[in-house]
Formats: sequence, structure tokens, C-alpha cells
Amino acid sequence: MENDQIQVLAERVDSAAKTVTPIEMLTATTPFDFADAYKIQRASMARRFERGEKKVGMKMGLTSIAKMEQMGVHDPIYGHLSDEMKRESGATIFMSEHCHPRVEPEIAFIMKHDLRGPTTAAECVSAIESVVGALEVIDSRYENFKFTLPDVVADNASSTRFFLGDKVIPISDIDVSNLGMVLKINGEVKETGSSAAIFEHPLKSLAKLANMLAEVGEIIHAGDIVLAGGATKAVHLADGDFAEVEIEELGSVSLFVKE
Ligand code: OOG
Ligand code: MG
Repeated sequence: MENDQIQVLAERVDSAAKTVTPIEMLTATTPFDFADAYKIQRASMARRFERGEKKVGMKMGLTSIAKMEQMGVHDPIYGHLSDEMKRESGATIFMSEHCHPRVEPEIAFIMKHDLRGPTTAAECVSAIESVVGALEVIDSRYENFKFTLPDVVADNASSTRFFLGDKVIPISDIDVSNLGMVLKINGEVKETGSSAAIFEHPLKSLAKLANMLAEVGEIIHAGDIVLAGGATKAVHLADGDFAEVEIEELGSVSLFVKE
């Protein structure tokens, strides 16, 4: 795909996010492959960075084996995180800033050193500083939250907001392989799961991200926040909701939703 076309599609998805207006899938009129989808993602992030947003990390998506099997894919996807998307636990999101937000429980790694693929889950550990619990709010810019995989990649893997818990645990003090989690909305249990659902092991997800980035000559940087991927299905959010996840060892992370 020509660069001009990449820029046109990046503008379309970026302005859908900016104006909170869902759009038709990009591939409905212009089919493209994964390589072009990531170029569109990077071009749309470049527009955000030109407006002053700062990159703070990366996220993995579709890491759940069940979800991947269901969608007939073998690889997860990744997206970019900016400071504009970052919130503290207990903060509020506004429906007016989202098309159709959903929330999912995650865990996040804070990186101590650069991490360069090819690498393995075991090798990744020494590049990590600490682990925190997280909630991610995803909000597809496509009508009805429906998309093909190249579409969702172009849309920066539906990234919109993420919330980090305040319990920061050094990686040496925690085994992240099987942390139980309970997601409640307004006190009602909506999803339960384990960090083991994140690509079988959150460290495997981190290694996979480094390996996918290596294919395009990029790395995970020291200081980056990496969201490892949703541990359960994502749950719809509506005005007035209070969402809270309780994660074994990592404590709780919460958010409010207002109009
Ligand atoms: C894509 C993003 C998925 C995750 O953790 O699986 C994601 C989507 O489902 O809209 O963030
Ligand atoms: Mg996610």
C-alpha cells in the first residue's frame, strides 16, 4: 500500500477517536494486510504524538488462547500507549469521550531495561522492574465494536484508557503465572479469571511483544509500561458504573464512569 493511502486511513481512524464518532471498518472499502495495518497504526499514533501526546508503553491484545481460537488466529496483536490514555486507580472516565467502552482486567509490567527480541519468557524477567495490577478500557472506533483483525490493528488495538493500581511489586517478589482476579461492576461479579489466561503466562506475552517488535526493528524501552493482555472477556461500561478488579497479590484497581 502506498504511503498516501496509509496516511488517509490513519487520518480516518484518528479523527474517529478524536471526534468520538464510530466509523465503518476501513477494510470495508480498502482491504489491507497485517503489515499495512501496523503501518496505519503507527501513522495514526504519529498524529497523536504531533499533537503533544507522549508514548509511555505498549499493550498486547487478543492474548487469550480461547479468544484466539475463536477468531481463528495464532498471533496476538499489539498497540501503543500514550500518556493521554493513562489514569490512576479510582479516576473517572467520561462516556462523552468514548464510543462504546468496555473494561478488562490486566496486569502491567514496568520495564527496567530495554528488551530486544528475539527473546524468551525466561530471559525477559531481568528486563522487568516491577508488576502492577491494571484495568484497561478498550473502545473500538468501529461501528458496533465489529472489525477484522487488520482493522483492529489499524485502530491501535482499541486502546483508549488504562488504569494502574498503586501496589507496585518488584518482579523478584512475585510469581505472575497464576494470579486470580475478580472483576466487579457496581459490586456485582461480572468476570473471574487468572493471569494464566494471558497467553498462558504473562511473561510469554511480554516475550511475544518483543519478538513481534523485532520483526520491524523496534524494541521495548526501559521505563515503558507494558499491558500484558486481558485476562477475561471485556465488560460493557455505562454512565454511573463503578468498575473494580481485585487481583491476587496486586490489590484492587478501580474506575468510575460518568456522563
Ligand atoms: C482488541 C483489543 C483487545 C486485549 O487485552 O485482549 C485487548 C479488542 O478486543 O477490541 O486489549
Ligand atoms: Mg487489553
